Amino acid sequence: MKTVKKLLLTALGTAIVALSTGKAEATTVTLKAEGFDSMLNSFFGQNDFFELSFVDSPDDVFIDKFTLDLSREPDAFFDFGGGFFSQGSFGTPPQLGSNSDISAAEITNVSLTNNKQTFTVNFADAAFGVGETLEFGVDTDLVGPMTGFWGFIDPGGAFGLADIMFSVEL
Ligand SMILES: [Ca+2]
Ligand SMILES: [Ca+2]
Ligand SMILES: [Ca+2]
Repeated sequence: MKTVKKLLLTALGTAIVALSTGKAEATTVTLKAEGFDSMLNSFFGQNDFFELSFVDSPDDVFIDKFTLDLSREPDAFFDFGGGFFSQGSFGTPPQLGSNSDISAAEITNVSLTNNKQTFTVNFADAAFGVGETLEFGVDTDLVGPMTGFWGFIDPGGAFGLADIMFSVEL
């Protein structure tokens, strides 16, 4: 089961959306992007810029796979690392937040494809259930209207402005 939904802007600095899936119209998954920039958030050891929450489902199902896709924005990309003071600077690789319900051992694969625009996380069987949240940081650059030097800062709200997509497979 796969559903794709736009990440909508609901408040300054925060993008959050509820995603409802097929069989389970009552299945709700949310993704929140909140903060000044995921890189800065990770720099301070928080790694909670992104929060993927499995809120509710009538069925005993689990999230098998999560994808965050920046391709609606031609210049945006995930920055796992890079040099200083350039676009692509101050990169941070994917890192788990300390309050994540999902452990590193429950993540079976992380990949970056499509010109660094598609970030995919796969989970172990029955690892990501209702009531659990994956909290993580991974740097992005040039999401939203900022260009040039300041394009390395992507506030949470930029993900809503840019119509960034996310999807899950149950
Ligand atoms: Ca960067
Ligand atoms: Ca942009
Ligand atoms: Ca950034």
